[in-house]
Amino acid sequence: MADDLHAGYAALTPDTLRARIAAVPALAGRLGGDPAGWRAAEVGDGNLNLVFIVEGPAGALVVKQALPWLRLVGEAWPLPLRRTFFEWSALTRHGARDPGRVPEVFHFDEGQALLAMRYLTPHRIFRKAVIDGVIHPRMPGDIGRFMARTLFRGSALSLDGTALRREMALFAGNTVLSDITERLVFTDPYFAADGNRHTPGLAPFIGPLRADRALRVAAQEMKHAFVSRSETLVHGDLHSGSIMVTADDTRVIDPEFAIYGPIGFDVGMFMANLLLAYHAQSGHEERPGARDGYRAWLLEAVTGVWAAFADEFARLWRTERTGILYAPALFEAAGDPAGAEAALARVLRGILVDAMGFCGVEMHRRILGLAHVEDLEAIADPARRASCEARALETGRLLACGRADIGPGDVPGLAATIEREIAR
Ligand code: SR1
Ligand code: MG
Repeated sequence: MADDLHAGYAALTPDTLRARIAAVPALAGRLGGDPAGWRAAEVGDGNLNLVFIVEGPAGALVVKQALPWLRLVGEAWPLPLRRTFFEWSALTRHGARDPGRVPEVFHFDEGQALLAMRYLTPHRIFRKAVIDGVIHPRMPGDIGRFMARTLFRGSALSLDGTALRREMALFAGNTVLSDITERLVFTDPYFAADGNRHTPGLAPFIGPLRADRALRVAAQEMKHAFVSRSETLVHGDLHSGSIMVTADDTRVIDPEFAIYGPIGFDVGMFMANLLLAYHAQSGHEERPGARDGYRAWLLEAVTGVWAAFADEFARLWRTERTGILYAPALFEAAGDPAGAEAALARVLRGILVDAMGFCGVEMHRRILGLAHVEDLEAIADPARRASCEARALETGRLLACGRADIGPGDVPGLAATIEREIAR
């Protein structure tokens, strides 16, 4: 059981949820009518929490509540309820740093570990759209800019030293969820850890992967970066299931793993999920080649995310560099604007190299570790799934080990690198 369990905490059911909402006039007013008539259903399919949709005559709400344990495993794996505080803290910062890109939070109840938010409709989880082969042309630009704005504005490029250290101290409290990332992403995939699982036909590929010393070193270099480089507030779990889409809108949800970490972390984790989807496509197509167009779009999306990220990051560098790093007094104001541009290019290249490393290990852990992705899990035929996964494992290895050899940080360099690695 979580050791921060509030005395009055009670995990909600659709029935008890009605009374909980009725006691908060601001929420009850959004639903309207008699609470007895509200329709409530638990719809969560994630690894950690309860998620309810509640509908009344005047509107609807999403209510997310943390359980004092990991939903995926059960009471044997306790988790702190305080993760909802970190999620709320990150959501409010994301909302301020990239307005309109996260759901509006109407109510936060710390004791109940509960967040009531705008019900996003007709949005759907991006991962489901990808499994169905639906193109969302806005997504790469929206997510690239979201990452640039949140990651730049949470960093020492934007914040003064006092604000930065206060922010770092606040999110440093998210220890248990950071520990999950540290173990599940960077260490467990590379040995026979408890909880790991994999598709049976994959066994011949796993031995050589775990025996690859360069890969184990690369994974630990990425872990070293994650635990020691507190550069900015990262979302911490930015995968295809943390994004909701329509044809016209993109929203980012679920930042409960938020922590101060490397700028490239979110970028690489999200790219990994696009590349996992890329490799999963042959498991979803009705005949060979039927998903070629979609596969190509997923690759374009990887480079599109990076292009939008790099463009927006550069714009913020030129217009909002108000923090303690790369002070304009040393560059533009000293008559050396070219120096600021040269430094920007070096910073972007470093982010891209990091991102490729994080991308590689995320691809591995979603195939070898505890928490997999539906893109691959939904492939019913184990032999077909293993074939997709084997190719994804190899791409991850090449990106993690070869991250320093990628192009100079430009988009053609990135596209060429990824295409070359996938084609090997
Ligand atoms: C033990 S929790 C497993 C995974 O689910 C979350 O969504 C995170 O990705 C975490 O690593
Ligand atoms: Mg989540």
